[in-house]
Parts: sequence; structure tokens; C-alpha cells
Amino acid sequence: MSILFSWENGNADLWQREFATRLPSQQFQIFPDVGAVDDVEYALVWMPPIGDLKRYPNLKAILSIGAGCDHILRDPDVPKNVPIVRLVDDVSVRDMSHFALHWALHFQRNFYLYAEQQRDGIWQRHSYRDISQHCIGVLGLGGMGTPIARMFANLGFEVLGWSRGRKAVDAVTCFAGLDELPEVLAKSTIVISVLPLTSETAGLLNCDRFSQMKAGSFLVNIGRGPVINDANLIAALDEGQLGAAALDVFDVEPLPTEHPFWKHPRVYVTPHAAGPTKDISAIKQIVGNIGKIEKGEDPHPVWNRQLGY
Ligand code: NDP
Ligand code: OXD
Repeated sequence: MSILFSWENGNADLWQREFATRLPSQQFQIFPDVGAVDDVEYALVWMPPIGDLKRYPNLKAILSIGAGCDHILRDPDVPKNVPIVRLVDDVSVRDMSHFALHWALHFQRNFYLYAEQQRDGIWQRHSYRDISQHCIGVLGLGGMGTPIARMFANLGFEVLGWSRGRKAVDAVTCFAGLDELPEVLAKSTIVISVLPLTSETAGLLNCDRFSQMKAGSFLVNIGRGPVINDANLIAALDEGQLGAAALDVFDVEPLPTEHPFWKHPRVYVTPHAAGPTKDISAIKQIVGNIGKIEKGEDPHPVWNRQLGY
């Protein structure tokens, strides 16, 4: 029986060593050297080649080496009867939170203005609104969004959270569904999107939504790129409706060199770096989930086919 590891840029040697210690009974096959396809029971994947996953008739689970599963679902032939297990480990939750905090402070304390001033040698201090006068709108209150919302609330920000179904999170005012989104956008000075990519969220943040946002407010996107309409965002920034945007995720990754985001003075680009998978904590979570499946228990969290996340 074997485990397939298919992550082109991953540290395959380290994963192989760790699995040899933690799950010695399983062969660890590194793509494209998959061995006997009938032996493959678990596929550990990040962006597997399209068409590959249907080759393994005895797959028990596909384990995503990431929280999102869109990198797997871009393949129309992914077996429909095999569970897809997401990865949400504490280290990347922590790092996503810190990343969101970095950009919120960047905008709250005018660091973006100081960076521009430095280029021109300008020594000019700007007043800033206190944390208590900022309202953070967190779109997506799942494994990532909830701790992010809590962190901001604990720091003294007013926090609004938005999800599909209604949530209750301490010190966070929770909103649900499309009807309540305009209120979140209208009240927030900094909107942080941690939404997954689904048929409902694709293109959600478009010109209508940007016009509902507070004038001069800021956008941070650490969920998925296609949730934003890029051209509409650039127009909203150019019109001054939005103050600036920090973007970590994009329609096409790596972000093409000719994309206008690269050179836009009020867009901050990072290369999908908000909460990168950390090998050891990811390995522990994945080994734990394989252990559960072997004992007949349910792994967690499982991608929900009906909801698309
Ligand atoms: P979860 O599935 O735990 O949470 C998703 C949240 O989004 C839930 O609160 C859900 O609502 C909400 N949601 C989904 N669809 C809608 C909708 N149509 N309208 C309103 N709310 C909606 O995901 P995670 O929190 O674990 O991860 C979120 C995303 O973060 C991942 O899918 C991935 O794309 C991204 N990510 C990015 C990383 C990076 O490095 N930039 C790293 C890790 C993750 P409800 O609570 O009602 O179900
Ligand atoms: C993701 C991840 O899903 O890096 O983006 O985990």
C-alpha cells in the first residue's frame, strides 16, 4: 500500500523521511515515480497534474497540502467518490493572522504613505485614527477567518464578520448572507477577505461591492484571487473610492509580469505568502487524518462537495 506525494515545489525528501518514521508501513511514492497505481491509497497533493488523480482505483482519500481545494478541483476528472481532506494547521492560521495584522497596521498607521514619502525624501508626520476608530470587516469566518476576527477584536478594533450561515464569535458582530454584505462593507475601514473560491464567491468583490465600501477604505485579500474583479478594483483605486489594496492571491499565479497590479502605486503584491504550508505541522495533521481513516473515523476538515468549500 502506498502514499503518493505530488507537490512539484515541495520538500519531497523531508516529507519522505518524516513519513518513513511516522507511517513506516506505507510506501512513500514521489510523483512522477508512482509505483503500482493499484497500491496508491492516499494522495497528498498541491496542484497535481490534471488527469492524474483518476489513475488510482483504490484511493481512500485525497489530502490537500493547503487549506483551499481549488488547486485540486481545477481537474474535472477528480474522482467523485473519494473524500478530499483540507489542511488547516495552527501554524498557518497563526501566520495568516499575523499577515492580516501587518497590512491592517500598515494602513492604519500610514506606513504606505511613509514609503512613498521616503522615495522623495519627504519628512512629514501624518495623524492617524486610533485602533478603536477602525472597523475591520472579515469576509469568511471559517478556520482562518474566525481566529483573524478574534485577534483584531482582542487588539481593540471594532470587528464585523461575514459568512454564509450566521456565526457567533465573541466580541465580533456577525453578519450572514448576501443581503447583509452591504452593511459590512459600508461600515468597515479595512476589509479582509478570507473567502474560499466557489461558484458563489467568484467575482463577488466587483464594482457594485467597491461602491458599497466606505470611501478611502482598504482591502486585503488573502483568500482567493478570483473573488476580486481585478479591473473593477483598479478602477475603484484610481477613482479614490478605495485607499489601497494588499493582495496575496490572484486569478493567475504567479501573477503575470504584465499585470497592472505590479506597477499600481496603491496595490501591494505578495506571492501567495500569507499562510504558507509549514512542513512539520502539515505532516502531523495529515498523518493524524490518515490514522483516523485507517481506524474508520472521519478525517477533518473534509471539503464539502455541495457547498464547494
Ligand atoms: P473554511 O471553509 O473553514 O471557511 C470558509 C468561510 O467562508 C466560512 O465562514 C464560510 O461560511 C464562508 N463562505 C463560503 N462561501 C461563502 C459565501 N458564498 N458567502 C459568505 N460566506 C461564505 O475555510 P478556511 O477559513 O480554512 O480558508 C479560507 C480560504 O483561505 C481557503 O479556501 C483558501 O482559499 C485561503 N487560504 C489562503 C492562504 C494564503 O496563503 N493566502 C493560506 C490558507 C488558506 P460558513 O461559515 O457559513 O460556512
Ligand atoms: C492555501 C494554502 O490554500 O496555502 O492557499 O494553504
